[in-house]
Amino acid sequence: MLRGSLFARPLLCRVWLSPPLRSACPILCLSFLMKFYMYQYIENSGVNEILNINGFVIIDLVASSIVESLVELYNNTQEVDVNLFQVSIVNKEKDPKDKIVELFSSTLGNFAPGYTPVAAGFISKTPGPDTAMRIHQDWNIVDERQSRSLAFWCPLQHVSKENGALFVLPGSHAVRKLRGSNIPFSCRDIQDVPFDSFVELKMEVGQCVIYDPCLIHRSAPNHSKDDRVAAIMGLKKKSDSFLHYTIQDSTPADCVSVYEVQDSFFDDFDFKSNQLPTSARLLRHESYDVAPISLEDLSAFL
Ligand SMILES: O=C(O)CCC(=O)C(=O)O
Repeated sequence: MLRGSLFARPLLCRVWLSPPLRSACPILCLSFLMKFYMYQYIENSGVNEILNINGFVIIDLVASSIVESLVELYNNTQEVDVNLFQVSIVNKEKDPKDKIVELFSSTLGNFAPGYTPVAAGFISKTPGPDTAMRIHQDWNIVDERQSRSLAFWCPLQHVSKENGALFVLPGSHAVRKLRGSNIPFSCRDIQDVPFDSFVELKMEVGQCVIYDPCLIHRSAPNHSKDDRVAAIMGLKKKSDSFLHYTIQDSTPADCVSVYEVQDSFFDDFDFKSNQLPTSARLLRHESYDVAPISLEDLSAFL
């Protein structure tokens, strides 16, 4: 749950920001407000604070034996074409999801015991100029009015801008738009923002980045001579329903349809036709802000 109900905030802000208090203890006041507004992603308060402020955190989390097993799994299951940006979760024949989840289970259990993976796969880039990932936010998988999910990205080799590192706009997870299949792309008007406005996530083997899926991010093309591979997972709190936001033929104008979906959703969903699995259950139609993210929305983060 978001800490502090909307109802309680104005009163507390008035008390805490009254002039005598503000001049007496501005730092105390600020830190109180931060804690009050902070979302509880995970228990570790230091990491949680970084996630709240930046929308991402890089952690030394993954044992070298796990990275070695992931490399072996990747070599045994994935075939990558030249100059291709490939996401294994759309390759249903050789889906490594279960094995990736198994390999990360104790790491995840220690770091974020309240979470469960709903998607897992490899993202690989062979060397080539056309392997950049455009500026985007990841899909909603929970109701972000009440909760948050997390994305987990673990490179299997050192990454930097030469071989296709992630680049992020710290704090941009505050620009919350609804994201999902067939929903107009939230980042369509900000594709010209240059790489140097983003922060490069240089990472070593054994590190992973954990981020709020609403964080605006992209990745560089792979200019090295080797493949760049990362293992990824989408995580939701065990207590949250797994949701998919979409626009279908039956969705009313200026609304999105919200479906409750099964754990196997990303295995069953047809990404090309936008056809939902029959098990998806319509919960509601929700009106949404159709305006894409603008440069003005990003002014605080550039
Ligand atoms: O692996 C990459 O290059 C990009 C990954 C990404 O942007 C994502 O998983 O949303």
